[in-house]
Amino acid sequence: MKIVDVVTEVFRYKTRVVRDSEGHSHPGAEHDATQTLLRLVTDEGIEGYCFAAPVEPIQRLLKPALIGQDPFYRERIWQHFSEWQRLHLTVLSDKALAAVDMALWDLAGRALNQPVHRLLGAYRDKVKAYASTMCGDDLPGGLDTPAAYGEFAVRCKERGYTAFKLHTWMPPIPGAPDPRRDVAACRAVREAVGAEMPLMLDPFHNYSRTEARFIGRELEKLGFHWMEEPMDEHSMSSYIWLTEQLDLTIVGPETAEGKLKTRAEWIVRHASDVSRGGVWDVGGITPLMKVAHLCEAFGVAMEVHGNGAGNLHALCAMSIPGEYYERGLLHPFLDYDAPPPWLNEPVDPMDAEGWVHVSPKPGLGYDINFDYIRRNLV
Ligand code: LLH
Ligand code: MG
Repeated sequence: MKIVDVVTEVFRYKTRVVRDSEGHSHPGAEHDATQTLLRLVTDEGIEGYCFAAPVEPIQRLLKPALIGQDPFYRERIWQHFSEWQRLHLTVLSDKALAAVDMALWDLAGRALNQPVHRLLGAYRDKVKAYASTMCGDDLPGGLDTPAAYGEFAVRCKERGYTAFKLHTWMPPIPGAPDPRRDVAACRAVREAVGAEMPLMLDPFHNYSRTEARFIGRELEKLGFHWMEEPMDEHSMSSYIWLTEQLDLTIVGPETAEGKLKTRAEWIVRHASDVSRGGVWDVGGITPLMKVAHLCEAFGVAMEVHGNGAGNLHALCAMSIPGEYYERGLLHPFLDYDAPPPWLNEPVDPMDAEGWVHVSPKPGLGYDINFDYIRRNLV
């Protein structure tokens, strides 16, 4: 089998999610946005798909290198592209690698009539989710006060979530960042949901060491399950310092570049208690499984960052690493359970007990509404 074309289809859809100047998402007025479907086309008529693919690096750099390749040589393709990044990281991002790698896994699954988690070596078919909120805002009735987080956590618990993670206020929201306000929101959530529910915090990502330690000590009193990324992850020394001082579980790195090699350094330097990575952070399913196995070798747990089919299939092929699927980002004004218009069903349906079920369909399990995409092509 050979790849004969690499197509990126950009299409329009309506959304009520807006991004602030720092890139955090919030609810807003309905407007047009674009989404991208990456299609890897083979000479045998089988295709592999991935959404949210960055068009420019794929068309300009990766397409010429993919044409003529056997799509089952995922490891060779990934290693080649990863080496290419050395002098080209600004134009060839881990997101571009991730999109191609996921489309290759999807293609293999469709060719072999198996879902990706079974190709990887399945461990389970469902994972517990935690509700992961959007960052705090100043929208009345939204996530604008500590009490609002408490009320939303109760709603999520009633929906079936068995764990809840706050993303609190970050610039440019007025008054942010504020460690005391973050702790107040965590306290309001603990009081609202009771003592048993596992709770996590992902606050402003550039607190100082002492601010992060203050928050961590307060979370210990509130019985929190973990805290992630309270400081710039490029400062591994700060995370070693913080992890030494707290009993609270520190999870990371999430956004630091360097894929599995950064995760390995954090493990041997004791910079966190639990490692972290998602398909979009480390460059696909292929490297994410390497991170999972690295963690397994050290007896370190690993939490998967972000939602989506790729992360869910990887989670269903990991054993001890990966306690939860991150379902979100959620907000009281938005309905996460409704599938986006380009899919006929959600990739991560959650039942009333809080289990997210992986699709048994071939590949990544996307049930794509191709008519919708065709009608809305840009
Ligand atoms: O800063 C944000 O908007 C969130 O932290 C976001 O990056 C989210 O993906 C995250 O960190 N989840 O754990
Ligand atoms: Mg995070």
